[in-house]
Amino acid sequence: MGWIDEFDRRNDKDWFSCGQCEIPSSLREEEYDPVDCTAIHGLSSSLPSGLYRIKIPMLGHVTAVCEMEIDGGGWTVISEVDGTGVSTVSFFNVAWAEYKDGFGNLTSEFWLGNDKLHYLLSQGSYELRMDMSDFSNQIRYVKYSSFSVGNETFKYVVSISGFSGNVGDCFTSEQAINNMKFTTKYQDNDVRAENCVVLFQSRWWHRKCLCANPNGLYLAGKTAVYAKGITYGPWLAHYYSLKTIQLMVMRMV
Ligand SMILES: [Ca+2]
Repeated sequence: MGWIDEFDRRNDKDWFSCGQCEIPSSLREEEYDPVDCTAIHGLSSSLPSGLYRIKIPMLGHVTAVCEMEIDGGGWTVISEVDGTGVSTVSFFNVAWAEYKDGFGNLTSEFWLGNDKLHYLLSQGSYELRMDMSDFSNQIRYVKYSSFSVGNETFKYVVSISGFSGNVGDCFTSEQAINNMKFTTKYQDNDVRAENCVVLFQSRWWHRKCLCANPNGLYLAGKTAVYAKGITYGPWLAHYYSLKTIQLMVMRMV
């Protein structure tokens, strides 16, 4: 059982972190089960970002981080690195089983989990957005109009297309990850002879190997280490490890 499941259990009776805001009556009714943050945002566009309970196929109730401000709001956050959990959350020395179940702390840094991601995305047509910042607090984002992830039998194969954003594309151009399976240290599913995870320390959908390293080491800015940090090639290249990175999904249909 991952940390996120533990978090769910502890917060089962108090899952709605609304603070002082007005809770829509439909969300107070226990029988109502929003399928994602897009559904919650649809109830009231004034709901704040925070933790909400959603219900996804096969897995049941899951606590989700909802981003309700960026790009219109209604985003379900699937991964967050902001530097606050560096001492306790490791994205790199983590095995297939942890990536499957999810790990980390929803209020600081986490990976939602590949099973949750698969079943969440199976509910409709989703887009993906990735936001990044550096230590000068510059920000960039990329967005993909279509994003889905297969189940564990298919090694969480990713389908991604439809790039837009204010920095160059990594995931559908150079080293395109479309149709790639998830790779960890002992599950080498990339198409390079070596394992990209061993070479670049990042459990991810690798081709051979990378243009971006969202799950890389937290090396905090300029580094002499090539492409092992949280790098994004088309922006600050591979000797700069970003300050924050966040991936989130929104249901379109
Ligand atoms: Ca390989």
